[in-house]
Amino acid sequence: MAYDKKLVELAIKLFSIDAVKFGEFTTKSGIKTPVYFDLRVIVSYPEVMESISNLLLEIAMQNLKYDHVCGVPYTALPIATLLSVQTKRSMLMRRKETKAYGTKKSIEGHYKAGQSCLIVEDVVTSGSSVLETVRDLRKEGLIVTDAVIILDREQGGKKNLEVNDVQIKSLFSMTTLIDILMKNGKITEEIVLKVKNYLKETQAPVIDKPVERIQLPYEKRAELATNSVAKQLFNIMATKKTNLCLSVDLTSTTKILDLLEKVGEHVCLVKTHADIIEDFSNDFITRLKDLAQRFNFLILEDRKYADIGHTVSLQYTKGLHKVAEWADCVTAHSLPGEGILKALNSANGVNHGVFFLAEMSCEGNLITPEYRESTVSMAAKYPDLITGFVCQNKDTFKDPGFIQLTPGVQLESSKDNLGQVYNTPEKVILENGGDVIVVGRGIVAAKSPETQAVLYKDTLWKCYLKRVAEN
Ligand code: S5P
Repeated sequence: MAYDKKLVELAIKLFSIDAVKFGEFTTKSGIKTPVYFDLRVIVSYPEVMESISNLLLEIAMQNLKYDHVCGVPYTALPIATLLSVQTKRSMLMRRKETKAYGTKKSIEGHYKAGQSCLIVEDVVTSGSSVLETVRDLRKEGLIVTDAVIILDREQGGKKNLEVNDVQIKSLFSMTTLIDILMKNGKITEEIVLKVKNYLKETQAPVIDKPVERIQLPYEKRAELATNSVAKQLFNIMATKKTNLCLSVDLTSTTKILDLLEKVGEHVCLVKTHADIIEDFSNDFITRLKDLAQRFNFLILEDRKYADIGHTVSLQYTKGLHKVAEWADCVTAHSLPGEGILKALNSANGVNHGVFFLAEMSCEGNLITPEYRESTVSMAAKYPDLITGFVCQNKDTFKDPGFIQLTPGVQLESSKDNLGQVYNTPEKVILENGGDVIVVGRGIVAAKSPETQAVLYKDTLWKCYLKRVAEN
């Protein structure tokens, strides 16, 4: 095989500066190896750095599109810097140790969720270091699909990364590197054989793709939840075998309480709109809480807060409704920014939660993919407060400890005459990733709400069981 002249020159140079060595070595993990790479030395050879970055650009980075580059700490950082300057793409830096003070950010640099980032690494063995960086970038909402590498040791890293949706392009594989060195009289055939045998025998362990949240059963997710209401709700769902949330959009307290007497045992969550109730009173709240305790369901006040933090904290704790005193959780928009979460976080102390609106079910709403992603990034900073997201799409968030609350559900897909769009239980649970499913008029406006609640509960639970079994 004919190799690019510049690659041959680089291989020989790496050999001559001891960036690649042959002999008997023991790796960090205690494994014996006949070949050892130490690319840290390249910082002492500017011409090698230049040639590596030029070759990565010419050979590995052709046809790749990316907004940022990020080197895997630490050896690849200077190479990533050169590539950033040459391509005029901004660089991101991942901290290996997150700061104990200040912003606690693991990624430094300016970026927006939804932008793409190319990974730069020196040597890939198992792929685990690249994956650590990929995971931190993905946590911030960045899209990572490609990594460029100086050397692939061919010990399973490429496969491990592919399984985790990262494609790699490398300047050298171990095979091409030793072939070049042998052909140029730097190493003997015997060494080549030794390295090839070693490669056959020493493959890195397989790194499985992390399990997706929708594959996990609710009881497992309860263990992963960081918000106490989310934990409770997952456990209630698992125990009562229902993921039905009833939206009691009625305007009279008697009607609400009568309905809950009938259907309370079939639901895990009751969603209220306190501001549509005409005879709201403290007595109503006492009776609602009694029902919640008797039937073991939680209460979500769907207030959809959307004001500045100060106003929201008053709306939440004061006024006629004093929501903070009785609701286990509330809904809030991310539109005003983080102040809203700060307000809700400090307004009540313990055992409360927020479902953050990342998407809406109604036609023509103005939420964009960027808004959705920024909402999820904002929420990630408040793991103790966020119960989950009100959303329609399984890709909205990944963290299995959060709950996807999905409204806009009826047994047949349809629309109402004010923009509401209904999907079926199958679609919202199996395709769209809904965890707790909100049904309002599908039950409330039925001739027999009780019969209908049982039907919804059974249908939704079957879909959930199918989802967990399928995966
Ligand atoms: O995007 C949304 C968010 C919510 S919380 N779309 C929604 O419909 N909701 C609420 O879910 C809405 O305010 C209503 O209380 C319930 C849906 O009721 P239904 O009668 O259309 O099932």
